[in-house]
Amino acid sequence: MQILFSESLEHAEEEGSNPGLGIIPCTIGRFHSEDGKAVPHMGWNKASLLHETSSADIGGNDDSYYFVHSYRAAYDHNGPLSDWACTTTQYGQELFVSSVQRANIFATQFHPEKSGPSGLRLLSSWLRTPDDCPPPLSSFIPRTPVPRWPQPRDGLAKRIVACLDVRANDEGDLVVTKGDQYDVREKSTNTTTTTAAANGAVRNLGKPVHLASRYFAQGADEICLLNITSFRSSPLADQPMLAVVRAAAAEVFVPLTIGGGIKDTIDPDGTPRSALEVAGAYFRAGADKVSIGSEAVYAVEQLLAHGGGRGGGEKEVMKEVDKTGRTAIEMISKAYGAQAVVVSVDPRRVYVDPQTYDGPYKDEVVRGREGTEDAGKAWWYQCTVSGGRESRPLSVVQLAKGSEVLGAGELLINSIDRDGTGKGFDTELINLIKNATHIPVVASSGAGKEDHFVEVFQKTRSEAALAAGIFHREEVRITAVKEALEKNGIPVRKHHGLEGLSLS
Ligand code: 1PR
Repeated sequence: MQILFSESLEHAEEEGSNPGLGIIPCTIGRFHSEDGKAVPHMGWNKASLLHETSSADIGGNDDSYYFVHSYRAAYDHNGPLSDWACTTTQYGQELFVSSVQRANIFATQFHPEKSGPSGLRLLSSWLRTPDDCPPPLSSFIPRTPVPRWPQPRDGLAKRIVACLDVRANDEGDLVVTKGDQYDVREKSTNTTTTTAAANGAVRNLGKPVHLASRYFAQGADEICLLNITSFRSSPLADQPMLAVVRAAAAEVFVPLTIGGGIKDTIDPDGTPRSALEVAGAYFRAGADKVSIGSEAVYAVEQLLAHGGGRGGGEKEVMKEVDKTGRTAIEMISKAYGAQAVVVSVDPRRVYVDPQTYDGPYKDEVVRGREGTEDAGKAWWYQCTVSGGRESRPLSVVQLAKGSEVLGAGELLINSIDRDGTGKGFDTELINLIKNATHIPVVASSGAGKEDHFVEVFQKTRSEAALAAGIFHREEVRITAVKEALEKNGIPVRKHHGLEGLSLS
């Protein structure tokens, strides 16, 4: 949609404004974050029709569409855009144009191909509209500028993400696995074994594409596939995850995030492949976002070192000037946009004595709440790499802030302490990150029942919540999670099912 406009301010700082086709005489600008909203605008939001009749099947009352962008066409009902705007969408204090239509031109800011059944219906009506369809300029419903108070409510839904941890089992087949606290091997019942986990088989919970399709049909708002053993050698020329992504993208019409092994690699014939090439291969296979784990930790360590970092999470030590432009986050973000880069954080608690601790992370120390099992304890969160196998001298706050500076568009916050325990999300951890950054956050690890999702959205400002084990073991269904959220007044995307839709 944006290419139809006169110009865009995207990358304007480095390159000046970028001209578009000039068909719609307006400028594309960046969302403001002064009203406290996260930028990019990422997730499922409503589209309100400006004309009572539109030839496209768009803007039905319950319909939501998947948006992922930092730049937008601000709506002005007196300006030239009013001849074009078909629907508007509210995000925070801003009203922007979410689709344009004039004669046989139609374009959307959101992604119909990732908007589940609503998007597929829209695509179908769009492709079937005859070329000579008259412009729908009949009854115009004016949308007035947004009042500052009372604050308008945007229709951005909280996202429920199903996560598939994928790895090869001992027979070499890719399977979805899941453990607790990052240990994915079956516990051996053999009491003579001292290292039970090492002797157990990789837990097999199903085939990745089959499970991804199941969660799409159940109404998952997003699917995340993590290649959890990618810290081992994972050459691009021999990457079975690419086939998994291709097959999943052919059946799943909600966003797909792919993680694990997004880093510089070397093919068996010695050809070096940059992280940008690896990410590009996943995007072409059908991924919408790539998630970077270990490489993000190393990149932020470098950023701190360039700034003469003292540790301790001081904001001023991580500056734009210290960026090298060569890290995976920067290169992928520059080529594909910040919204395509997720940083996956794998923290572990480090317990300290709050009376005596005077280390570099003292400003980030969290104290356990009274009445919980954490009462009386205090800790900070340390970053790890290689699936939790190695701890690094970096805190989650440093990693989160540094990732934002480098150009990440979203943070996926796991917790090694809570992973697979069913004790609920670590809301203290999520709040720590939310208060330190301005980009969307996905809360992950520890979901054990529907109420844990309600709790994480009531106690934190996270935009999404992710779970794995409870969905794989079919202990909780995604529909039940959404019902519980709705009952508590938390906005969710309604899922209408796929009946009557031809997906071919
Ligand atoms: O470092 O860029 O190659 O990325 C590796 C990726 O693989 C990282 O995103 C890292 O989180 C993930 N990973 C590595 N090892 C494991 C493991 O489990 N042994 N999985 C692993 C991390 C965490 C979540 C899990 C949630 C929810 N798993 O993905 O799905 O904790 O689980 P729950 O709902 O059952 O509690 P790189």
